[in-house]
Amino acid sequence: PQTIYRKDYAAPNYLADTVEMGFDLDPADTRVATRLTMTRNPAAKGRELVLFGEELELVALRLNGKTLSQDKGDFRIAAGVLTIPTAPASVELEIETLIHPDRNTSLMGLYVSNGNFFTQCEAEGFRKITYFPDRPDVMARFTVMLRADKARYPVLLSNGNLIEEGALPDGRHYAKWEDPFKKPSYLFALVAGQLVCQEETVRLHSGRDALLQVWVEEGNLDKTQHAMDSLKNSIDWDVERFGLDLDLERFMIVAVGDFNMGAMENKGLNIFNTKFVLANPRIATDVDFANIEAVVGHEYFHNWTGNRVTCRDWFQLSLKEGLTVFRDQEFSADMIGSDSGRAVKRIDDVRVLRQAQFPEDAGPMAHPVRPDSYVEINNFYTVTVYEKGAEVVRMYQTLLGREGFRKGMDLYFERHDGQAVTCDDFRAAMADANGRDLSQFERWYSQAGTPLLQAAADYDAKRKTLTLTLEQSCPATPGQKKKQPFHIPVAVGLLDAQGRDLALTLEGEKKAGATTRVLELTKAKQSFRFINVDQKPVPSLLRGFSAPVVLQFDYSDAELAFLMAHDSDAFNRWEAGQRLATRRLLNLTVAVQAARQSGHVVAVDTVLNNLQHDGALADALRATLQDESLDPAFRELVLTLPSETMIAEQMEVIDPHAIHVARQFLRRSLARELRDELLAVYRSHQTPGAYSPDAASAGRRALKNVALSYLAELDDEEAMALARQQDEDANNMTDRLAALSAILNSAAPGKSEALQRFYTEFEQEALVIDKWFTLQATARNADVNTVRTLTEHPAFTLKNPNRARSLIFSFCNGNPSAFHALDGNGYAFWAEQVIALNGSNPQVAARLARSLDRWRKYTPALQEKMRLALQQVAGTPKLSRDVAEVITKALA
Ligand code: BAL
Ligand code: ZN
Repeated sequence: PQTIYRKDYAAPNYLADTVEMGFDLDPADTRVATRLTMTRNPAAKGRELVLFGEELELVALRLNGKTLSQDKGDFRIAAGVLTIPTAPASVELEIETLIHPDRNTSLMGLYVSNGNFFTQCEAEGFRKITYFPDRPDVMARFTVMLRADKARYPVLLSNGNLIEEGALPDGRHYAKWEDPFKKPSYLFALVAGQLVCQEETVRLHSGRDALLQVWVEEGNLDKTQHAMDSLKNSIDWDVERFGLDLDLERFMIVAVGDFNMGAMENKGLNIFNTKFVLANPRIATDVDFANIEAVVGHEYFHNWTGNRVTCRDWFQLSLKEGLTVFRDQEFSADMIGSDSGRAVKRIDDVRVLRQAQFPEDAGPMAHPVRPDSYVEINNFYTVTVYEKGAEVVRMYQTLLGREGFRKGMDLYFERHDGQAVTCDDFRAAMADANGRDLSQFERWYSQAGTPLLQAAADYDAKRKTLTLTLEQSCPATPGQKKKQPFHIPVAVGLLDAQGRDLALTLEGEKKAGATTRVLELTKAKQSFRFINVDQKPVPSLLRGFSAPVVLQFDYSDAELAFLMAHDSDAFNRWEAGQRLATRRLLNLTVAVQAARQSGHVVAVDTVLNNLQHDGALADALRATLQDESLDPAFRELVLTLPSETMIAEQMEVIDPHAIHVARQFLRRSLARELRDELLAVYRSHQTPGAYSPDAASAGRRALKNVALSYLAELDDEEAMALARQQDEDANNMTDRLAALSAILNSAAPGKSEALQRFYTEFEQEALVIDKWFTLQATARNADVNTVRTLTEHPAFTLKNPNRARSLIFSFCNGNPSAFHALDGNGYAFWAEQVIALNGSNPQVAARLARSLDRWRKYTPALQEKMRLALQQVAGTPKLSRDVAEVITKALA
């Protein structure tokens, strides 16, 4: 397959003006008639008129009224590109295509889900509907006529405003939609079928009214209120924080059960995975409620950052995604409101970054936030483009301040509203609005890899100075051996012996400034001297995780415990605890390996029990558990040990089984040591009364349930009785799932009965059955056979992406010790599933293919088995471009 390079970008030869489309909707054969007006682009070098199309039957092609013939050489079609070699400066193109939505299992373009029609066009799905200049820098005004059988498809939706509807002969009807805004084809959408909606008219900041609708299948109207509330909050927030109002008369959200992504920001007609719309206490957890708020916000915020200002080309994807993730993160934080809530949200976001993006940045698919090349753009909807991209945007705010950032945003819209632009344009707006030189900052876009930041502190008691030396480096990544220094904002505080923040004065300054200072590291190595430091302080570095880097500083255990207890920066309080726990876990892992190697018959547990006991962690966790002044949500985060994946990333050679044994051992010994405190916290953090997903209540449940999960490690009757009681009494999915998980992961009897009861109760709720599969795939006693058996379950299907993710992905990515079984059966299973998905849904297949990204980091025995599985996939006939790219890069 061909590699596409950013350096080869060329402006389009023709620019579009208007698009009129007519759809005769039928699942087997849908006719699409398109009339497109275009004019030659004076800025372009080429003259050919280029359209893209995939899996289309071309019925007719007319240019300015004249039918074009391929046989006569009027146009040619090769490798998904239709080229008209000579065309006048101004053209009206009429294109008729025939497509087959019911055979479309890729879920890109127009497809059928549960009998209804949906589209997904980003990035390049529109070309599966008609031949078109399907690239984001070609924007046009769309008018869309939908025609379909009225009884079967009573609801007909597209972008913009409904301008006409009516009856047609033979029981058919039509609806005509007009989008007043120019848009690229990737933002096109249509929906048709049997759907119902919750709707509300709201008064916008501008004084205009807008109709808001949430469309779902019949029977789901009791699950739309939270999405509607989230949409209204999003509208208000964007006005308040960024002065951006809704520009449409109508804004629709539609939920669909078969969807590759989370949701899609089509202009005025957002299409959502049901997972990010449907919620009520019975079926959705606190995390689901929070995710729905975030995704509804995310898609809504795209209306400005993505739709009004879009990307010039797909290499610029982070221009809209990084920025919009940053915006949704800030929205969620502001919705919680409190400082501690903001910190909890920040910790959650950083956990995702470290768990998923850091490994990506260190693996074979590592790429810059703005990639230089791709084979299949769908493979670049990554945590790097999204989450690291959001960190890059956050760093502007850290460097420029909130006001400066807002000035940059204002200038960005002033300059670029209605345009398709680049990441450089965004950076220029930030720089120009603030009179700053941000040229070095460009490296965050162009260099892949997670920078390493090494810090050292030197206290001079005589001079009362503290010199902080910061040194940065960045590991090599594919295609990028040497890296230049980044522009890194390092937020720093210093704590005195009582744990109070010092007012900081840098050398050369006349008076003391704030207690947190943002140092700007721009060189490979730089020193910063603080003066008037009366006693040796403990540094609190990279506060709030001010840059997406790995920070190394030689803290003692005592200093970490001290920071855990006193740091005014909540992120770093949590971070200190994680460092302490990671240290302990790595030591235990090494001990497990040593015990195994010694070949002694003694159980590994005995060896670990005999290890010198390290009380610092348990003491610190006890203090946290008992500190009622701390937000329960924060305490839950502190109590949660770094995941097995996080520990794995810290090791030179990953030994998943040793990590698993070590982490389980630590959880059990902490549970033993903290049993009384855990029980007390469990009892005192019940949330009686009606369920509410607000952050405070969710935090109490989270803390209570993490206590339960520790207690369940003990397998004692009292703990299991609590779990069973909770399983019986729970009035919400959060508590229900936590109880079931505790039962499932304990040694207690009654697992299959509990699972069966749950299944029977929620059989009709697809999203809950997804949870039921996930619970089993990630259970401690699960192995590949468990999962294989579950693939035979009548409720399992690989065709539905949510279901595939709930079982297969959860096992391959979320149960490392079982997936990496020594016999290699996990990998064989993975290969089978990738190959099966490759045939039906390449995009989802390629996601699963990435589960072996880090194969070179494992023990030689596992590596060899992984290599064989990768080669098996590589040798599969008809491998999609999506999967081929991932596998080729993994094996390179
Ligand atoms: N644009 C694809 C889905 C999203 O990021 O909102
Ligand atoms: Zn997005």
